[in-house]
Amino acid sequence: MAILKIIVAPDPRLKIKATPVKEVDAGIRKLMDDMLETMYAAPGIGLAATQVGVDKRVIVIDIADTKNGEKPNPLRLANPEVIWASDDTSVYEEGCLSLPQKFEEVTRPARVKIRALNEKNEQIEFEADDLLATCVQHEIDHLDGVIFVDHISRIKRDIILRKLMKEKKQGAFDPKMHAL
Ligand code: K1U
Ligand code: ZN
Repeated sequence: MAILKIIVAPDPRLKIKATPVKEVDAGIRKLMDDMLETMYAAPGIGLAATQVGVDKRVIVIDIADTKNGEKPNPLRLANPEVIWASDDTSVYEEGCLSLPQKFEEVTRPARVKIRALNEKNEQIEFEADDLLATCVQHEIDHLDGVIFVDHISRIKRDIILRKLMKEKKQGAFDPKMHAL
């Protein structure tokens, strides 16, 4: 397995709409495992292939609270899509590994139904609520070239992206972890 470098915003590579996977084969499974290793090392609860510069519709998620005794529960998904979203919404203060140390409240559908391919190339469908619903929508957004600050006001977005540009120039990010 390998730890991949995470792209920091603003960066045109985070705006690409990713290409669907034809089949989940050994190469895609290796990508999923490398992404999980990268996500756990960061640490984070999700990661999209777009964030590591790979143009494929692949995400990984693990929202298990391992610090409080929960067992790891990694999700490996290719071509994830929202096939139903609730009318009711929830607000969560989101973070992003591509926007280090930046947090803002984002409103999204509270519950979603997802269709995807799993690591065995089987089509699966599941319903998500709470943090899983937030996280899976955040990761699918990445595959469409959308980051969480695209959901907030332009003023707040510009402030965050300008701060990140300044921090990149000042060398605030570890080049071992980040693709700058
Ligand atoms: O996509 C990403 O950049 C990962 C992101 C996922 C996410 C977090 C919060 C709401 C929606 C989506 C993160 O994992 S940011 C880091 C984080 O939330 C976290 C890190 C360590 C422990 C618990 C959470
Ligand atoms: Zn993110």
